[in-house]
Amino acid sequence: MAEDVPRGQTSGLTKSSGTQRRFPLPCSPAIPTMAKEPVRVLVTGAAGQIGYALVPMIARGVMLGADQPVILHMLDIPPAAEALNGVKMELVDAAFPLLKGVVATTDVVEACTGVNIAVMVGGFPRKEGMERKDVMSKNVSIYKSQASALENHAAANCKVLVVANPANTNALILKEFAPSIPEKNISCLTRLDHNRALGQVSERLNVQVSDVKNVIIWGNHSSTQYPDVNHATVKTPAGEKPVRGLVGDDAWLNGEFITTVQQRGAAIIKARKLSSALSAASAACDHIRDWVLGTPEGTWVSMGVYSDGSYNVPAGLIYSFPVTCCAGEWKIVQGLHIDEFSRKKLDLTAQELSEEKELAYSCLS
Ligand code: NAX
Repeated sequence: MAEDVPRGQTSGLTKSSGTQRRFPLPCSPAIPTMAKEPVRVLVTGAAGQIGYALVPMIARGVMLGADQPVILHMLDIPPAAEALNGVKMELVDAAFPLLKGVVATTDVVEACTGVNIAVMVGGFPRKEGMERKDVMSKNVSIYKSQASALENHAAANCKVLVVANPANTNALILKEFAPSIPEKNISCLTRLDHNRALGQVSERLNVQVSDVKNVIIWGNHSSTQYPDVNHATVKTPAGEKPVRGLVGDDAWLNGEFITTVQQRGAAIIKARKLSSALSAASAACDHIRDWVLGTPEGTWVSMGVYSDGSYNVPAGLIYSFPVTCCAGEWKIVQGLHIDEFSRKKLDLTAQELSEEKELAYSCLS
């Protein structure tokens, strides 16, 4: 079913004849567009609900910019092949000007070939009655084989974002089995949690979410994650002010705020009877956009990245840290003060990740 569909550019120009113009002259853009080479973006699990929300965002330029053409590679498993083909048909029908091709396939090698960016959404969900180890074992084997395909067939310097749960540990397995992909190129999604924290602060203070910045998600994308506002600020007419001072309610910030962010995924499932999809897709776009195009001056974001031991987080885990990005590279923000309350939370989520890592390794043997 795989097929590369190059899409012609439409000029839309209408030449006038004689002195009279039958149509007004087309407006020419201030900056010439469509000059860039297309970027190949892989989405695995593309027939699923996050995939369905994500691929049109990528095709519209939400992830890489309104002047960046893309070729979408979509992978799913054979039982989802027909649905995947339906997604491809809709992409064609949407006539996205930036979309220069679609590869829809159930062949992992074909999906990974030449990709510059890989968003790994496909995975094995936990089903009722399944043991944690059984789910881990399924995902370890998926991420092991997809790691090899990326290592052998993706473009040099491919950037990888793992969304599928357990996101941090899946990313770690991918890193282990793609040793030639630099560890700085492998990350997992905690930006949804970061955005949820921004949203909660904005609602509480009744300010625009775009005026809130520098919250942090530490650790695992799970209910042990630590959403931290100790360094977060809000833009006010009198300058940037600390969130903690503006909220003026430590009990809320150290209690309900944290649990609301930690359990937001469950609250969405309860309300929608389905897990988060549009917010997850949007967060994946935010993650890649900031990684590739850079974070704004004075702003950091949260990304699950390979720990180098910063903040006494054990090296060798994929752990969510505050990072700034420039020229396609992330850097962990250094020197933030960690108080005793935070220290315990950072350690607790690190402990969970160490246990997950152990479980994942036990599935390999
Ligand atoms: P869906 O079940 O709707 O879609 C998953 C898709 O992956 C399906 O189409 C399935 O056929 C496909 N798939 C399964 N095995 C595959 C394989 N080996 N290769 C390629 N595709 C495969 O789940 P959806 O709601 O889209 O969620 C996807 C993943 O994101 C889940 O693991 C979910 O837990 C995780 N999430 C992670 C979040 C994060 O912030 N890191 C938040 C949202 C989401 O819960």
